[in-house]
Amino acid sequence: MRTALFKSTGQVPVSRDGEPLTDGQISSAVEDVLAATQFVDIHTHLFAPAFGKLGLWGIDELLTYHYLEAEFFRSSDTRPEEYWSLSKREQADVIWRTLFVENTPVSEATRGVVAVLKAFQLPTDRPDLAEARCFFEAQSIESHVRRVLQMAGVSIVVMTNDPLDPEEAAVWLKGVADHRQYRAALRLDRILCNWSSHWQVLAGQGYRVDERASGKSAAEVRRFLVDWYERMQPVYMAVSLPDTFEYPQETVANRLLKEAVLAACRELDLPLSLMIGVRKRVNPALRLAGDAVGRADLRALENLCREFPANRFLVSVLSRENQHELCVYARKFSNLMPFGCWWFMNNPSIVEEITRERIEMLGTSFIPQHSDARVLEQVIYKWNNTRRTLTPILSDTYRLLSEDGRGVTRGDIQRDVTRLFRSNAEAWTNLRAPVSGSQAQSS
Ligand code: HDL
Ligand code: ZN
Repeated sequence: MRTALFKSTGQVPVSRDGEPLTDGQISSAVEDVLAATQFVDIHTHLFAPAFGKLGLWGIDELLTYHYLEAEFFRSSDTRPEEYWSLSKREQADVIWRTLFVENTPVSEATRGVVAVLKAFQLPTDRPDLAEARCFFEAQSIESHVRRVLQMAGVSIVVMTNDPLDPEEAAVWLKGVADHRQYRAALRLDRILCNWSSHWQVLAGQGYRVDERASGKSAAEVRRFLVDWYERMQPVYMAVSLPDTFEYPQETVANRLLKEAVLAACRELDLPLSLMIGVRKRVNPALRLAGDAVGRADLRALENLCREFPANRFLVSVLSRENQHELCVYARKFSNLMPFGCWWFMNNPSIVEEITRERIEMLGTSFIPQHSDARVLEQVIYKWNNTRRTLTPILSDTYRLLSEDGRGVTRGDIQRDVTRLFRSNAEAWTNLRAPVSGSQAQSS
């Protein structure tokens, strides 16, 4: 099958909107529309160029992606502590040799690096990284970002921004120019999942909070969030929650969730993104690669959607077993928007199952995918894999509809793909609002 790579034509082929397509025409029409439509990437760990070193890109960062580090430790005698003592280049070299030379790069994450090299017409089977390094070192980040997002068919990237990360906070406090292709998301993990280690940072900044989040603490956290909203102009707030998350439950975190976060989201008309099911550092020796997954009790989500009908919840779950329940809950609560095939779910075999059941139960009222990219060039393979996986799924869907008696036009397909990969996200966040920062960088 021809990979539905994003084409740089910039325009959707001439549409024969009114004519129902024959079965034979459906698949190529789906492929064309997916290839020509620019997507919104609703969750990434990328940073706009103005954030400097916080933004990861290039071959050494691609190879030291924590997905590949986890796979490396399975195929090498190198112990984690030995690996962590290597330089970034040495780490990339040993991962390349182990996973791409001594073994065949057949996993999703290794194949992704091959796809990125191919997209830049770089050799994919060299014994070392010399040529790839030479290419990436010759790139200037501003034009490279434009080119990469264009190759990935992505118009907007939503970052993950942590106001309690000292390095990132310093960039925001200095003032950072807006970039028309990057928007912020206000990340709350340190507040909601690690209050005991971070309340003093807020106190040190003049917010009247205490360890038990008593008294005015919740109101002061809400003020902190509104202050950072003014700085970041985030399109949503977000938190990653463990598989053990329960609501209601008398905890500091739940009190802050209810009285500070959800209240601020209503005040600022922002959705709250809940990413549920992670089990942090089950193997601490692997650091970021050491997290795992657990099945959550989604009655917590049910209770939140019911108790806070004026809040919008943008939700991704990490356990395959929770995906079907999430679909059913989305049928019960229109303030719940399922999004993406997150992390261990972002593999074609599972993406296919999740996406088919979402279409069957939700039509086009969900957000099929996000990249979760940590390294800029990953959006190229993650989004072209999405196009490749979605083509047969959407084609089958339309063929079934046609068989059951309703013809499908290219216009229908364009409308549906636009809703799935752009307007559902835009309608739920203030992505449509122009950034109101100092100056939107021309880029
Ligand atoms: O919490 C999150 O946003 C997760 O996506 C983690 O960052 C995780 O490490 C990851 O990169 N998953 O793809
Ligand atoms: Zn993420």
